[in-house]
Amino acid sequence: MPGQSKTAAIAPPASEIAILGAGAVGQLICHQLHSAGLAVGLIARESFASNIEATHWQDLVFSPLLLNNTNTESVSYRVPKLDIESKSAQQIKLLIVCVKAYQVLDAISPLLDKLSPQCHILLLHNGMGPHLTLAPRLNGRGLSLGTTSQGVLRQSCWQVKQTGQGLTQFGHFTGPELPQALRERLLHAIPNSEWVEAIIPSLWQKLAVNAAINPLTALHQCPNGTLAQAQFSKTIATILDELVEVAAHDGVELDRQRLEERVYRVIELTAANFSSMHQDVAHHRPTEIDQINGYIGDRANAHGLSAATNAQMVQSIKQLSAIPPVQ
Ligand code: KPL
Repeated sequence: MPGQSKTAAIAPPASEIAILGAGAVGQLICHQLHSAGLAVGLIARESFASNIEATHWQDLVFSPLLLNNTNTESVSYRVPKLDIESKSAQQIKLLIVCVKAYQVLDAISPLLDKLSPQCHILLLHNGMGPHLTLAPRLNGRGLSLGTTSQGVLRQSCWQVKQTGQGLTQFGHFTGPELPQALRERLLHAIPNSEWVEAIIPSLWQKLAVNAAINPLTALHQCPNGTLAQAQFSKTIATILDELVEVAAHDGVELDRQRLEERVYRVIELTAANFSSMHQDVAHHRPTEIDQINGYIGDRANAHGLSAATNAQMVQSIKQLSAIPPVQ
């Protein structure tokens, strides 16, 4: 809360829920859980550094969404920064992984033998794929998956601004299920969230949105709204045709028409926004292309299908990412 005094020297209480990855989504979820009164802590990159002096707490600033001109004052609050080497790591019952899709395995692997065998893992990222590699490495721990359409912008290192409301869905994937009480606390804390029976179809639907919007906005260096122009409709349609066919071979039946409507609804609702892949390419950061269009290509290969337009997206984004920045 604003005006709280510094308490860096005092060790924080044990956290029941930990968030791995303090990017925009990680900070947003952290804010939502913390303001619902849950014992949440952050595992940020610096937690691994040997010098963790005075880093027991982190001040986060959150700017809520502007709704009907209601009060939108930023709130500042303090959450524990978790030391994964300490005994308190054993108390974590739920680890919510909010790093980028391509970071998931490297980020979780060093933590696994520090967490209790009962700690449940929840992945929340764009794209698909890491769950398949991670599941057999969890030594019997439960794994759930999630997807969120909440809009959030990182304004500075520890400051995020919510830019859009949106549905958040979670569901069980493998191993023991997330205990009911914890599940209820999570759903209560995150606005417009639900637990679904089958999470994989929800992930495919979000994958479709990202597969259609992200690479095209990065390649054409445009905001999402530009994709409403007729020149993009054929490529978007082919990306979706391929995805629907591959998903069907993976046992997931998607409604092609509704999927396309959803893509164009997101294009309209986020018209002024720059997609995450556009921003990653613009800032010369790695992209999630392998876990978005690349995942469609991988699953197509596994079924002996062709997903040529998605493969083309992967190739074009990789070529674009390989261009060195102008000095
Ligand atoms: O999730 C997104 C992203 O940018 O990664 C969309 C939905 C495309 C919004 O920009």
